[in-house]
Amino acid sequence: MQRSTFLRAGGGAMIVAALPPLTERALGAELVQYTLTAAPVPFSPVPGLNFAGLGYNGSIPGPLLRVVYGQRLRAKFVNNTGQGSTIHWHGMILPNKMDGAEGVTQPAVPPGGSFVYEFSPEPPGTRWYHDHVSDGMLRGLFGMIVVEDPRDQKADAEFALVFHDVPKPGSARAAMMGVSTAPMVDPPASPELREMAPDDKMGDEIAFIAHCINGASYPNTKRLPVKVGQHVRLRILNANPTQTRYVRLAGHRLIVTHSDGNPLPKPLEVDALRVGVAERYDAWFEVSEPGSWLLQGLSSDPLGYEQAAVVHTPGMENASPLSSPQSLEGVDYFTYAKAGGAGSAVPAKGAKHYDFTLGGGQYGSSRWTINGKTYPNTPRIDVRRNDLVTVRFTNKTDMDHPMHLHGHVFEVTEVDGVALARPLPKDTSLVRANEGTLSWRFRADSPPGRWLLHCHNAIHMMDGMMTDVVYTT
Ligand SMILES: [Cu+2]
Repeated sequence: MQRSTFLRAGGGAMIVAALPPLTERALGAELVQYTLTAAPVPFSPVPGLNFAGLGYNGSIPGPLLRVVYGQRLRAKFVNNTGQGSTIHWHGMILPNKMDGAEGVTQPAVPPGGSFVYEFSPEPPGTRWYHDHVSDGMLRGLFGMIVVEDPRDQKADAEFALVFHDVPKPGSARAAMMGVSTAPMVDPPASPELREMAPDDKMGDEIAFIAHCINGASYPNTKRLPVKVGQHVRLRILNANPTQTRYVRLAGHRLIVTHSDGNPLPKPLEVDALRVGVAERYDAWFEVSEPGSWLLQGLSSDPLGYEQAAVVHTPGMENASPLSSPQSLEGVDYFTYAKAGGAGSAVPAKGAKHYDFTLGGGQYGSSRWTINGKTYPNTPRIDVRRNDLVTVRFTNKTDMDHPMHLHGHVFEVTEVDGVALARPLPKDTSLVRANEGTLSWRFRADSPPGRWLLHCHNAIHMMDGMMTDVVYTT
């Protein structure tokens, strides 16, 4: 894997702060066992806010799970939520019956029931797990799982950060009906706001009443201690159900090395990350001087300041941290085009090709469509083992769509008509609004079965923007 000079300069002992090191015994074990018990969790990230959440093992987000690539995972899921639930292992290639897609790979685990998920987690990288039945994910049933890659450059410090938000009760239901009154709160100068016509009436936004990192809101978020000279790795997940997040660390550039846990063909240095719903990015920075800096999720929401955490060197715990404006004006943020570079299209000889037009989402409508249809009437992708498949999305709506494929890593080969010189390995990719296009290429070499392909915006998914890839032989 290619690394920049900056990263090669790193190394030294791994000082893990937010990520507790596995014990020697666990590292030596072939099997890692966890129990995940989902149950109601009263969640109060800010004083006076009492959200009736659901969480794994009593917390939102659920516990950070860690395995070393090559170890087997056995996760016993106990469902005490009072409603049906499953666990989907997002970004994993695993036996189909372990995928946790309710109604497709297994029935919902009933209230009081349990289910054992067991598989060898792959590929290595920053992945996550979440409910795949109803509103469980909206209420807090999600967490990060890191499959450590022994080939990775060792970080001096490493932080696993789940960016998540608390929905206003009832607002998801209004959004599903297309009659939500919640405004868009993307940061000023963001493409999301620029893509909206001034007279556009949005009906599909969820309103959020608190913004969090790892279960807390600023100033109560956990501090992230670093030391001068360290090379620090951030693993960042956007667990928001509907909104893209821009993430910035004041006073620093970030070197992005992995998208959705997969090594980028070439690391990219940026001011800020652009993290679509369900996407993950691994980004590194170097601590070159003593200080205190805010790591922020940017937003035009008046409560947006809550999604921040202080990164500081020793003795700077109580210094006023350097912060970034909430605007994207003049900010060099991550895009697929920058990471992949412009190239010429490589013909995918013998590929089965699909054109998917993303549509729907009229005000007052509860239909989000693929080729004019809602799931399960959408066109499905039938594959035989080892088929090469290409999919081209064209987005006719005025919202971006984070399209996700279960059980595979695809390559993004084209964005808005420009072929990428270095295709990006991902499991979720944003298709730009208003005639944006994006192409995937993947090999049907995962375990046989039915693998969902859907928009990861929870509202769009529940309103029908979904299909599946079916192995016929
Ligand atoms: Cu969507």
